[in-house]
Amino acid sequence: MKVTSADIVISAVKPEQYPESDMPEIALAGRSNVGKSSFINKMLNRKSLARTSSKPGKTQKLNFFIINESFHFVDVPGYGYAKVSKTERAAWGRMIETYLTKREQLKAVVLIVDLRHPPTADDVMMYDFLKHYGIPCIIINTKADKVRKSQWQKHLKITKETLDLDPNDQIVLFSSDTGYGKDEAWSVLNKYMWDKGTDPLSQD
Ligand SMILES: Nc1nc2c(ncn2[C@@H]2O[C@H](COP(=O)(O)OP(=O)(O)OP(=O)(O)O)[C@@H](O)[C@H]2O)c(=O)[nH]1
Ligand SMILES: [Mg+2]
Repeated sequence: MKVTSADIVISAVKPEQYPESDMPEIALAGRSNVGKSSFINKMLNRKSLARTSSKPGKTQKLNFFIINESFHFVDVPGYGYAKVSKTERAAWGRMIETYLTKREQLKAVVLIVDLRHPPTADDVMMYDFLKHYGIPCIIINTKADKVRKSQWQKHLKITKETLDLDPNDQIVLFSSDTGYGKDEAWSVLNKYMWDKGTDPLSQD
């Protein structure tokens, strides 16, 4: 994918603020600090279009980005951040649930999980939520640069087993640090965005 333009459209908290368009949309979900915003930046070749931080809880709203004037990425606040109050967590839950279940042009959710550790209970809950609502899901196993290459397959297998991954769902090894997996990730995303089906054998 040649990225010719990428800009922020809006930071939204409620549906009235979502951009009005029927462009295909891909949302990023995952634990706080797992690397959702970094994934967006790497995919778009932008250093800091999506704001990142070494501290969890950086992304607080639904940040809509428009790419090549033709599709959206939506950066979603992460879950599992301990320092949030119950009230904030409930508001977060409603905001995400509304977005994920009501947004018609949402083509797939990219669920980012850390290759270094088995998926958390929250990761499993998010995956189950997506499956329950029939929302297509792509797993990005990120921070591969932090794991020795000889261990990659072992860790990948743990991710699949812990999530009880549907064999039809795609999983991509990735690193926002090195760009490893970027081409594969684009190829998977493109399949979902442009309604060419989820058959991995279908043509690009
Ligand atoms: N080594 C390495 N570090 C990464 C990678 N991806 C993200 N990071 C680092 O992890 C930290 C968190 O990254 P973010 O992209 O801000 O994470 P996020 O999921 O958007 O976090 P929230 O917005 O808080 O939910 C930053 O310090 C990043 O530099 C990766 O692939 N490899
Ligand atoms: Mg973020």
